[in-house]
Amino acid sequence: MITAYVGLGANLGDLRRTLETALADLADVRGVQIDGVSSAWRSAPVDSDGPDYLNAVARVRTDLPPLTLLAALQAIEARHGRERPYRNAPRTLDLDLLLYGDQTVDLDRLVVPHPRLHLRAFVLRPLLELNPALDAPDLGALADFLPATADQVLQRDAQPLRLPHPDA
Ligand code: A4P
Ligand code: MG
Repeated sequence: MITAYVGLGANLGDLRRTLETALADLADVRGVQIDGVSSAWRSAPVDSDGPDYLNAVARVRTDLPPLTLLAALQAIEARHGRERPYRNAPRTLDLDLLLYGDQTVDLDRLVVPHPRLHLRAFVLRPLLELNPALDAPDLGALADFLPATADQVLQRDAQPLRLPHPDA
């Protein structure tokens, strides 16, 4: 089993409900177990426009290969009505494969570690909440990148994300 990290983001619709149902969908994927969920963090769009985002990170244990896991994430995005009118467009749900064990992937369809993860407080803060000592291949200790993102204003939601029962 591999430990992987999945980034969740939404800035259209009922953000909390979207993240919670996406987590339930992720837990339902065969070969994926959720092993931890960060707080929900609110922030203004980075390199993008539209309403504020709600972001979180889930740590999963999985025996799926990286491209199979990506396909599962994209199927969940599609189920949530994700449309892609242009790059970085506002979205109902974005699921990114941030880290996949200590492996690197460099394909058109999949780059791991996610190429911008170390530049974005909305990814770093929830990742480091789950593991303050987290290392990423090619990058090293992720905590070292936090100071450079200090100008990105982030608000931690006090209410933890709940995983709704699949039949709820
Ligand atoms: N792809 C390659 N590597 C990966 C990966 N590690 N995980 C490919 C997921 N997908 C990966 O992604 C475009 C293509 O990237 C996919 O076809 C996939 O095969 P997408 O999700 O369709 O498009 P996107 O989300 O617009 O692009 P991308 O590159 O994921 O954008 P970013 O860099 O994730 O930025 N501000 C705040 N506050 N919060 C946010 O969540 N998100 C973005 C999106 C911008 N600003 C934001 C937020
Ligand atoms: Mg994406």
